[in-house]
Amino acid sequence: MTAKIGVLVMSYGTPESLEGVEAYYTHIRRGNAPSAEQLKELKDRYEAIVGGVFPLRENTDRQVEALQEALNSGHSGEDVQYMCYQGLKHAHPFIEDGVEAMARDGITQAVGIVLAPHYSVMSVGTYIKRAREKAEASGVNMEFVESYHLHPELIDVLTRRVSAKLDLFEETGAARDEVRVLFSAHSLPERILAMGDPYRDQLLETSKAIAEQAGVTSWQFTWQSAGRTAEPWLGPDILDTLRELGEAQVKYVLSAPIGFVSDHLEVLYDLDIEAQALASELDLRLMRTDSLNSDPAYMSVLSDVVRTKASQLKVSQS
Ligand code: FEC
Repeated sequence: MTAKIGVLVMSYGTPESLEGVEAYYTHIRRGNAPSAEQLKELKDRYEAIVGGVFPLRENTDRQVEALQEALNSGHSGEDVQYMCYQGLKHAHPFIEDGVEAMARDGITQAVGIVLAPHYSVMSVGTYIKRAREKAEASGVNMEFVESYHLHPELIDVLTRRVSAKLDLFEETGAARDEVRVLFSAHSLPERILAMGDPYRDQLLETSKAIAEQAGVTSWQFTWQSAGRTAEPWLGPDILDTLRELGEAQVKYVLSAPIGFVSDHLEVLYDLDIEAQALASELDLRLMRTDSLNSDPAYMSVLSDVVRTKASQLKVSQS
């Protein structure tokens, strides 16, 4: 008898087409439609990125598929079949659709995980809240992975990403200790700090662990991609940090966006286009670490934390 465990794999979501950008943006803005100017500006950013207009969709599809494969292979002694469902925050299939699909397939026990390693009540917390509410209404018992920012295999794979680019700097004439490593993540409104939110500390812990393992002494953490709202967001922003580094005569910079796991707009536009353009203006040489996407090492991190959570479920054999 094999027990079935559902895995709700949650990710940010991206539009399916340029026509879908308005509805997507309106969803992000909690039902408030963007102005024509804001909409045009976002569409222009999507059109500018390399690797397809909406690469996040394909990347998330691959991650979900690869995770299901990783979960169902190579663990003898476990009489469990894992079934992965996608649940997106701002696009179809929404988080609620994923839970509904599980319930329709007769799944009563499930684990939820977000494709983002660091917890904030304003990021992972909102995914979990929506999934939990739908699961309760649908009769699915769910446990959630909240964060995995110090998982040893995650630190290993991110350290390898940083070292690979430091090697490349070295091959092209820069000494490793001349390169400033800039770890970054999506900014959030400053008010999360007053709420005792763990987001910033978790990001600093990941950065420190990678720097130690990679033997990097010249590093700092900076924010990126802050929202365009009136309230203050966590800073400094990467663009200001680059300006400061330019003034301090730093010549080589490695960007390591550890808060993201996929190639998408915030990496391919905000870093590869916007930050890169500023770096050239400032005469800085800027490289970026490769995204994890569906790297088997990342799939191994996810499957390990999902299995650990699944062991807390009361799974009946069917
Ligand atoms: O490639 C793509 O299509 C999607 C790229 C994308 C990712 C992403 C991740 C995070 N966000 C987080 C927080 C916020 C908050 C607001 C906000 C706004 C946007 C907008 C776009 C967008 N985000 Fe995003 N985010 C991505 C894309 N994000 C587009 C709207 C235009 C703009 O501001 O640029 C502000 C909402 C508001 O107006 O109130 C807050 C966080 C993450 C990382 C964790 C996660 O993946 O969930 C946190 C990818």
